[in-house]
Amino acid sequence: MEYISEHKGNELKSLIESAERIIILSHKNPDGDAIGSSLGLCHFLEMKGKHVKVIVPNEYPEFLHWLPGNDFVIKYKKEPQLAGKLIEEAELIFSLDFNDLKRLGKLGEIVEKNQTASRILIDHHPYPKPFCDVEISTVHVSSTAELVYHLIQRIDDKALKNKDLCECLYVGVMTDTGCFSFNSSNPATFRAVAHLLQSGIDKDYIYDRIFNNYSAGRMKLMGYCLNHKMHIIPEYHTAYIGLSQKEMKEYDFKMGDSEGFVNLPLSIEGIIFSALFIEKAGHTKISFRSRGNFPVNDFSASHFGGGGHMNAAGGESKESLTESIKHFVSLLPDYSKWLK
Ligand SMILES: [Mn+2]
Repeated sequence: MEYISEHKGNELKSLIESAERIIILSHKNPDGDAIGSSLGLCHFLEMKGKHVKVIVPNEYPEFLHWLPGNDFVIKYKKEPQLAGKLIEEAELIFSLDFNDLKRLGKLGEIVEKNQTASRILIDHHPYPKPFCDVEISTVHVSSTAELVYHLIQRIDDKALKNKDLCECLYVGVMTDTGCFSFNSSNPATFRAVAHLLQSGIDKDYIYDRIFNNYSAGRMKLMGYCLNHKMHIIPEYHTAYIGLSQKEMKEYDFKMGDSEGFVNLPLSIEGIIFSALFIEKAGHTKISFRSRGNFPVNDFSASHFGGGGHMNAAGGESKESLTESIKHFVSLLPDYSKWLK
């Protein structure tokens, strides 16, 4: 499958060539794909002599801080004035790994005010909102980082010799496929990864930096979750975990520590739907995962104001932790057709 036609490649190439100041945006609570794809594209555009800045709404977990170029990423929450000024002056704005300006929070309102910059979307979430002039959007790809790879390959494949660039893109593909355990059955993904490895990056080192980078507190919290907080509802093949602020404090919780917890129940035989509830100040943050055909993005959009992919989505509830979980459990009978 061809993700980026020659025609589209040329269109993007000339948009890049005619712009000097370029901004790359990604979504709130950025993950490995958001940061990896953004920094990968950033390295590419810098090689083209462009003035480029990556801007994200807020901070992200420490296991991504070693990525080449990380120190120059601007967090809107920390530096709102600088971010605002850069967006105002931008001639070209890339939106990576999200499908709706709402996913940027307040930062989205600032982007909306710049009506002169051309906007390019590169994303793999379903149903993108029409806020960009040019769209590279398909759900049939492992990750946004892989789409960036295909774009660079289309425009100037010699750039794929650059190790920093390839390292960032590799992190995006690796994290968004759970180390090639899902969303990665297309041989094109492995051809892309093979090409990235050719630059000389060390994939074992990268794995180590991302996954063997946890604190003891995080491991203990994981043990506590599995032992005391995981609830299984066998009749709906569902499991959930809820964590209060008090519990997280007890384990010296740091941002990113609950990363991956929502996937844990899915390795139990027969469990096809998993949810993780995290208590926040004034609301509850929720993650959903599924195996097979149960669309958690639709489930979340219908009940918890969220969205995402078919097997991985986020959501939010204004209710307390306990009430959110009650609400969630009460919805399951309506989905009994799916959850069997
Ligand atoms: Mn992604």
